[in-house]
Amino acid sequence: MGSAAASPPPSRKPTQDELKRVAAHRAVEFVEPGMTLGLGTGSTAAHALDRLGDLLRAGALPGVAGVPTSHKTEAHAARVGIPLLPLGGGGGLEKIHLSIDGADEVDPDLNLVKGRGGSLLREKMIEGAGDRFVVIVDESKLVPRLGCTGAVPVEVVPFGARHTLGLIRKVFDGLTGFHARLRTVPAGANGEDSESEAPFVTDNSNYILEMFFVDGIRGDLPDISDRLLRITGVVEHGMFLGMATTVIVANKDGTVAVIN
Ligand code: ABF
Repeated sequence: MGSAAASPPPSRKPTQDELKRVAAHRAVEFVEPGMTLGLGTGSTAAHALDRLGDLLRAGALPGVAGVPTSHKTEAHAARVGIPLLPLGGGGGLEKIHLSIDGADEVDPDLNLVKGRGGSLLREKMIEGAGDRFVVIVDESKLVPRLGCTGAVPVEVVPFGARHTLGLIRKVFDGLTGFHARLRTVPAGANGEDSESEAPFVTDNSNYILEMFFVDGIRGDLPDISDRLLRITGVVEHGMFLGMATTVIVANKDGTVAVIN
């Protein structure tokens, strides 16, 4: 199970997608026969799904099954032949040995921003429930502070979402440059017959609020996490603090760092 097949020709710099694939293939080397896996969402995790599918079809990973973190991943895993465990009807998450997923940002303490793809709730449930959580990124995802490169998402119940947005703004009252908004999608993207933008709807039928910080979050992350989670209407946020057990970083110079 090497990652040689994933390497670009030595004559040119790897593309970002090639780096994602390198990190993903390296993570799949941790998978052993019989494991139950948390299957991540996003373009990096998609490479891991493809690799797992190849190995399963080759008979190299008997007994491996997965728990998908999104509907999209569920469809992808089914397509490449990864057996899936049913979680509907209250099925348990207690037997996950290893989860593999991408991230939007990784800070020096291996805290993460995740969920810009909209799947943060199931990702946090599944990846938090397993024995090991391997994060796969290209080096562009490494940041000095969370919130440096874009939105920190918060999943909220649709009822009163604008009110919840106001309560989130209050948590950061007076913080220079902070702003927050409801994530929307272009007209028709949810399949509805509308001419105006509509709220983005998660797999759990919730909305996403997006928080933006100038130069990232400088405060006490666990405290900020607690304050957000205490807001009635907030379901979960996209800061994954202390959850990653391993981060695999594919660098542009061709090296791969495995950080534990
Ligand atoms: C998921 O995919 C998310 O938590 C994160 O938002 C995103 C990373 O995207 P990509 O791998 O496409 O860069 O893991």
